[in-house]
Amino acid sequence: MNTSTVAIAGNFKLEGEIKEVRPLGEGFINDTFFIETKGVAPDYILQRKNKRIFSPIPDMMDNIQKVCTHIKKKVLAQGGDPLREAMTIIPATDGKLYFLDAEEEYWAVCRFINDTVAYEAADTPELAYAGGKGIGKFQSLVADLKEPLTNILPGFHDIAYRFKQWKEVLAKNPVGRKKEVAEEISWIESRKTEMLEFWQLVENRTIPTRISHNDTKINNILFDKKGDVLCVIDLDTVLSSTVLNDFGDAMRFYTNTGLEDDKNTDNVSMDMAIFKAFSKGYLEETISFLTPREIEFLAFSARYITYEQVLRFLMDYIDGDNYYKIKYANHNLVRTRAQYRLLLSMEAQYKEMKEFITTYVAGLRN
Ligand code: GN1
Ligand code: MG
Repeated sequence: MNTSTVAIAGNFKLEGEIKEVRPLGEGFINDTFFIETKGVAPDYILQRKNKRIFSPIPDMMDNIQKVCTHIKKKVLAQGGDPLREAMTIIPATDGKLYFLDAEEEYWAVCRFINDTVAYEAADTPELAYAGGKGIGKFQSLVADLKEPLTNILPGFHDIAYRFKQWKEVLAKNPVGRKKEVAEEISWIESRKTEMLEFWQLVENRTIPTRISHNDTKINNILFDKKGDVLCVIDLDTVLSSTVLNDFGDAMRFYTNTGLEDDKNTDNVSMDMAIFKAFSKGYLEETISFLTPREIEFLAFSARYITYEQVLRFLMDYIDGDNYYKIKYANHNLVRTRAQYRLLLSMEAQYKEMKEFITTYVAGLRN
């Protein structure tokens, strides 16, 4: 047993006695551990939060707490179980929502929700439909949360901000990789204008600002054993931005027939059946509050977020791999190429994506 994580866990208000603390999952950003307790006490999730990315962490934890408290109230009012249908943050023994260790690293704990199922991929339209409902429901639960959230990730899905970083990284070219990725750079440059035009609509509030999750991979949703969505987790990136980020990022993740880092890009394409199924579930939950402009740009948001991910992986590769954890030397380049293949597939199917949304929305409204 890893004594240091056990000692860290000891600084939180846990019920029961710790049996074991073991590493969990494969996040690119935080380090995650499972705290197993003895007997009937709940188990917990312990995370070292990445302060180089989320800053400041105490504000991030406040954001998460605001969202969780709001969702719990609503779940309770609807007769649900707030301990299962919302995340529960466990404070440290001093009452703070985090523990700062001797190396100035931040740790946080939440309650583990048992008897749930998490998926690594949306293999069937049924699952994608349920996932769409889950994200839609999350957005509708927080749609009336009026308390402001602190922006702990400035410029996260803001492509104008990303282009500033991009320019700096290209100018610096710190590890000399620029010359080997001339083609990949041209993928970014050739699409700049349309991406900036879209973000301009967010900036000037043509597309409204709302609370969004910003990391809507399917493994951030817990399903119950019947296959229904129980709870959306991993709230580190909750921000006031556009809900289109969530739709777009989900489509980037759910519809991919290959892996995010597939070495064989022929495996990668956008699965239209998954796109349609997710969109149905999502729209059924959100139609009551989405504006016509948001609906108009849903299909585009899939291209936008996928493009942004190509840019972020490529930028990190050129920068010498400082942001994403990598497993081998050119991992970020492999990711870049695989995500670009997905982008091409979305571009090829864009017309059908748009038409589907329009038709489905018209049907829901009738
Ligand atoms: C990161 O750590 P993880 O896997 O939840 C990243 C997302 C990317 C994703 C790519 C804060 O999320 O934005 O889309 O990797 N999170 C942050 O898989 O940068
Ligand atoms: Mg995450």
